[in-house]
Order: sequence, then C-alpha cells, then structure tokens
Amino acid sequence: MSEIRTPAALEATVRACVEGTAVLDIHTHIYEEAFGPLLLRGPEELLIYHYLQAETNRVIDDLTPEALVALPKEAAARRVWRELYEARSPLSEAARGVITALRRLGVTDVRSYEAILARFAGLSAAEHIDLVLRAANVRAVIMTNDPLNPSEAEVWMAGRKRDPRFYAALRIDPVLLDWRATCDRLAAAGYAVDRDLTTATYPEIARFLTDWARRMGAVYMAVSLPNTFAMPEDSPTARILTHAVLPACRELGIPLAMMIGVRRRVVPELRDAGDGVGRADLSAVAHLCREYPRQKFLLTVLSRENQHEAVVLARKFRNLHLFGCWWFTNNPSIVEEITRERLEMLGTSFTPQHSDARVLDQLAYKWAHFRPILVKALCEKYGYLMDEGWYPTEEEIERDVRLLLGGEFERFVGR
Ligand code: HDL
Ligand code: ZN
Repeated sequence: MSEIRTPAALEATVRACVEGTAVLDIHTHIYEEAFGPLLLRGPEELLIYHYLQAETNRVIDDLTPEALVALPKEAAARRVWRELYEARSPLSEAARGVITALRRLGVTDVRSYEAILARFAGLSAAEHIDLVLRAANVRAVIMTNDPLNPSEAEVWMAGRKRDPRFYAALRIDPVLLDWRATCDRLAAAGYAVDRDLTTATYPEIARFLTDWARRMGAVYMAVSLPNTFAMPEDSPTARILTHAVLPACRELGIPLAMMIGVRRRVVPELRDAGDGVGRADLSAVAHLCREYPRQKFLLTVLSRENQHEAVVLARKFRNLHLFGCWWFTNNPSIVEEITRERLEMLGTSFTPQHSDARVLDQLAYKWAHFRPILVKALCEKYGYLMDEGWYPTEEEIERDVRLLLGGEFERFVGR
C-alpha cells in the first residue's frame, strides 16, 4: 500500500479520490423519468429556481413579488438572466451555480442566452438524466416523494418500472404539520382517521405511512420542521410523531429524517422563495434520540447558529446521522466551516453534503462547488496526521471518501 508522504502527493490523491468517487445524493427534489413533467430540467428551469427569484426580486421595482413569481417560465427566465447576468455579475452562489452547471453540461458560450437554450434543445429526459449524472459523478439520488401529490401518486399507483439510480424518501410534512387538512384526504383514501386524533386514529395514520413507504421502497421518511419544533410537547405534531410516525418507522426499519429550522412563508407572496430561517431548540432531537435508542434519525439543520450544537448531538447519539449543508447554509463560506467542525468531532461518521437539487441540471453545480471544499478540509486533516508521522495510503483515502460520499449513510441505514 503506497503511503502518501508529501503535501503535493496528498493534495493530488485527495482531489483525485473526491472527484473520482461517485456520490449517493441523499436528499434531492428531482424525479426519475417515469414522473414526466415533475422532473424539472433545462436552462430556463435553472434560471427560475426560487433562490434566483428571490435575488431578482431584490433588484426590480416594476413587478410586485407575486407578479414576478407568477411570470410564465420563459419570461421569468429571461428576466432573471437580464437582471442577474446582464445588469450585474452572477456573484451569488445560486447565480454562479447556473454558469457552472451550463459549462459542465457542455455549453461553450455561457454569455449567449441563445447558445444556452440551443445546447439543451431536443434533449430527451433519459439523455438529460444520463448527461447530468455523468457530469456530476452521482451514482444515485434519493428523491422527495409526496403521496398526497395527485400527479405523483398516479405514477406510483401505475407501478411503472423504476430507474435503479433513483431511490424514494417518503415526505410526510402534511401529515405532521397540517393534520386538520390532511385528515380528510386520508379518510377519502380509506383510512379510518379523525380530526380529533382519537387513539384509534394513530394506527391508521401509521398504516397510511407503511402502505406508501412499501409502495415506494422508501429509504427513509422525511419532514421539514419549523424552528419552533419542540419535543416533548402536547401538540398534534408531537402526538402523530410519537404514536404513528415512529411506530411506522420501527415497523419498516427505516430512519426518520428531520430537517429543522425553516420559518415558512416569511414573505408569502414569494411562495417557495419566501421561506426564511430561525434558530431551533435541538433539545427536541436529544429527547427523541434518548427516548428511542433503537430508532434511527437523520438530521440537518437550517440555522448556522445550530450547526455546532448539532455536531455535538451527533457525537452523543449513535442513532443520529448528521447530513448536508442545507439550503441557506449551502454557501462555500458556511460549508467550509460546517464540514471542518464535523470532521473535527465526527471523523467520517456523517454525510457532509446533499444537493437538494430541484432542477436536474443543478446536480452538476451543487457537487462541483462542494467537492473542492471537501478536498481542502480533508487535506488539512490528513496533513495534521502526516505532521505526526501517520502517512495515509491512497486506499485509505479512497475508503474514507467513499464513506463520506454515501457509504457511511448506507452503513447507517443498513443498505
Ligand atoms: O423542505 C425542503 O426539503 C427544502 O429543501 C425546500 O425544498 C427548500 O425550498 C429548498 O429547495 N431548499 O434548497
Ligand atoms: Zn429539500
């Protein structure tokens, strides 16, 4: 086994391993081909990403926020291009991400809007998926699947052939966060549930969850929780979580992914672009990990102020797996800080990143922007070892990188 003994050899080896290791992207909003129009793809979708809608909203005054987000796709994309790429430079993370994606996906002249559109014209969904997964070096993605979305449920019920590169995650926000509205929909689907959450309702909610998790082959259940999430608490959310969701996860043998810290619709007129962030009380997570030691939990938190505390929690609880630099923390200045502190307290027992891609093509930039940060953080940590005469081998670095880019997650969930 060849030991790495110089900084130059270390940097070259770590870079080759990180670039060369195909990623399992454990949280995305993209879909396999069978879901048709639910799979967002192409340059105009890239440009109307809600991050860029928010940034465009800041620099215009001829349209209200709701008028901007209501623009038809073509007009909205051209407006974003004009404001963020022609009237100013695309310096923000989401704006430059479009340029990175376009370049990685074969656009030769990223200054020409027509050339950009032309590159993707006529590309089938299957060709586009292959192109993007190859360019991003992503071996598989986990989707975000909502059984209460009729157009999605229809595809699941049709039992279409699945693309093995796309796994499912059962998203349960409406069940946990909006029971009064969701109750009627489960009742209409044949589950004996009631609004008052009588004792008999919980097994039926659990049956709804297990039915869908099995239909999807869900790897985990997921919910995005507000920064006000609290446990223990006598609330519909806490009661459904305790008496239906966790029992269903236990029966299925899958984790619950908690994504904590969103302040929904701070600016409602901006729709998805209008969500904000708030510092959460992570004692709720400690409570769940302590009360359910044989249950597995995945966690990502939205507030930068919660990150260090989340790492300490993960260090305490072996049934807690920390993942990703989520949403407002997915910016290089914060990703570097989070990744280093996680390596410093967890070693390789976490998953440093997910893409959260909503548009297929975003995979090409989300991973292109993250990989160099991981290279830098790993070179720092291996470098410390080398200073003390511990010389890593190429095989060991490959092993560690495989763990960080999906292997540890697969070990944790038992796949
Ligand atoms: O709730 C979530 O899964 C978030 O990722 C939201 O989808 C959010 O709008 C988002 O896309 N963040 O990147
Ligand atoms: Zn997401």
